[in-house]
Amino acid sequence: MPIEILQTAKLLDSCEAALAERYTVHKLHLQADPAAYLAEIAPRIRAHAGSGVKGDLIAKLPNLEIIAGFGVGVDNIDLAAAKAANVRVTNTPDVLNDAVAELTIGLMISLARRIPQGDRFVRDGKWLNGGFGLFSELTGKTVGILGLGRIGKEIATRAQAMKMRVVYHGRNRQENQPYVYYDKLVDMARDADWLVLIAPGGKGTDRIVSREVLEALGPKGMLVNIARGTLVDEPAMVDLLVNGGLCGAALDVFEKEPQVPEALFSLDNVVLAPHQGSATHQTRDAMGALLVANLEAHFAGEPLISAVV
Ligand code: 8YV
Repeated sequence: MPIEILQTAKLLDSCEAALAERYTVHKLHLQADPAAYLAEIAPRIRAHAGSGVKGDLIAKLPNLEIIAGFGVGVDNIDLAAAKAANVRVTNTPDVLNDAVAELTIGLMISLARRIPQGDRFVRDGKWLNGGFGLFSELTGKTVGILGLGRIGKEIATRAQAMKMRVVYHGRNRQENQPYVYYDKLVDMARDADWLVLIAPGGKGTDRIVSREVLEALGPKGMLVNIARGTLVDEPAMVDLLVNGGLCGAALDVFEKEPQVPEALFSLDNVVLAPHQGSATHQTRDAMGALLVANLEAHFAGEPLISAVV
């Protein structure tokens, strides 16, 4: 009997090909009448491939055994519902650490030196009328990292290569880390030149970067969000960027992607990216391979490679 699995959104081509080789894949998002289709196949579905799984979908799949997420973040999978229904959940950690850390440093340099703005300046022919201006650099600055996890540590290593001083905040001090720990985010924000967000999304971190934290970072402070838009009080952030309460921001993630607050579009002290932290061929292929490997391990009765639940 072939193993039947469910997909509810498009996945990477290489990942879809690997799934199709191994399983009977039902693609709900391609059906004319998804509800009717689901009602018919639901009892046969043993796995869901991909993230974005709500509790009501889990409730409709009586024989679901595993949700194999695509991405390290699991904030868009209802973990409580999965646990209650005895459904395992996996994610794709580690394989994306380098790509996300690279983009973080890239965004920081882009913001400090206004690289995208400089590119536009040249293309628009404005250089012919005078120089572009002077901006800031990373060297010698303090970067406060919110979330010194697997990706946070890769960012820290690279920030040191930029001759920055690294400090961090998280739920706990990590004994074996060489960086100064702040037990209050607002204190770290006050002392840092740069605040880099790389903590998980979800209820525990919702708007953890409040107006108070942003004001502590202050008019000379730079914010970098490479984690989740939900971490930040976005309206407060926009307000402070517009009014000079923050020096600048480099943002790869937003509260309601792909919607981006329009007020940011006209600001020169902002660098924007379309949630592309892990978006390289190398990394996305590795994420897809890990998703498939987790499913294979599960159906072979072996320990999961990266289990969340
Ligand atoms: C996305 C990410 O998963 O891993 C994460 O948590 O945010 C990204 O890698 C990716 O955009 C998948 O669509």
